[in-house]
Amino acid sequence: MNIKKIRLHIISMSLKKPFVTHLQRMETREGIIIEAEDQRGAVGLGEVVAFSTPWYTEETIKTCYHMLKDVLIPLVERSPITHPEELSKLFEPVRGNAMAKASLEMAIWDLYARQQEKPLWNLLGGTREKVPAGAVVGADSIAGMIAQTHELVDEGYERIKIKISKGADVEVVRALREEFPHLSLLADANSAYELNDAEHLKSLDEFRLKMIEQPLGIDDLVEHAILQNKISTPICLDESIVSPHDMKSAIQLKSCGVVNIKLGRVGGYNHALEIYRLCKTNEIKMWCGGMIEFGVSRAHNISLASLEGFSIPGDISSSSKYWEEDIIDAPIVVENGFVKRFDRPGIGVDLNQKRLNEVCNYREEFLL
Ligand code: OSB
Ligand code: MG
Repeated sequence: MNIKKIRLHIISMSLKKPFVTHLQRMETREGIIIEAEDQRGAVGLGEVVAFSTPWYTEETIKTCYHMLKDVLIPLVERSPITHPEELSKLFEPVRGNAMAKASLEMAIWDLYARQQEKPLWNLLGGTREKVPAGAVVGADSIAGMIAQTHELVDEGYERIKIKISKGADVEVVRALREEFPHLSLLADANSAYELNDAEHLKSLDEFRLKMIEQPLGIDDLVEHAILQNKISTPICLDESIVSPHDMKSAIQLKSCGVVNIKLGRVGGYNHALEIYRLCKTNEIKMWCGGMIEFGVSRAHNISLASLEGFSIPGDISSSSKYWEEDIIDAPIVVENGFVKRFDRPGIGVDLNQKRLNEVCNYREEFLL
């Protein structure tokens, strides 16, 4: 593939408003943007979706930077590849660090697609011209969550996910359901509950949630299966699925009816596609999750979600949901609940270098 240079840009941008879950209140989003450049000057883009602190998974911006600089980029330098699928094997000796691996893998898939002069969705086997979008409402007062939902529904979103946790669940869901009787609603608990709370979680069944996301432990599959037998709302796993093997186990155990696939969490496209195939074969529904990311990762998500199995709207929202100005040249725009795929080569967007410079705190270039 002739990768000659890899550039890492550590960026940081204020969110329009703080994003709150029971685990974290985020006002500023840090990230790492990756450029992989070939000998002809074509550039593929990737993004580290880890956060500044390890509240969602164990990775952070700093652990990813270390992994990229000291482990993964040297691996790519030592063993040139001819196709991005070879990265699975190349990264196999490195344990964990899914988001670091995914970020470099994203950039190299994008570069490969640009070298072939084809949109990435096309190489992945995507067929949807537009991808169903959805938005997330963070934890807030009930009035605040209702107001935010109104704004999002007015913008055309037809699926809204709300964050819930112990002490901020039944009342919140009831109020939203009363205000929006026909809206497709789901609740994400980010692992706020224990199996002991099964009876309490059962009381959410009457509100016709499309699903409840990750109610129990981040690494649990067994208790989710037990819980699923006790509640009728379908369980969607997020944090618990970090590999194709986890997905196989979840299928065997019947831990979930739905899975949220995030490129970062599962270690990139190669794993995401394997999970996708497992879900299709075993009739697990899927959708593409979000990480409050910048436009580079969102464009990757849109490429992935163009595969027809992604039938449920994902956490794919407009650049304007979180950012005053995104770092890409053509912001992500949701219209009537859909985002159109990009028909340019690769992920179909380029960096807005001026904006990137404004938000970049540090950059480093590696010559391969
Ligand atoms: O659990 O899906 C999650 C954001 C950060 C970390 C984890 C999650 C989320 C979201 C927001 O729910 C998704 C988004 O709008 O990008
Ligand atoms: Mg989640």
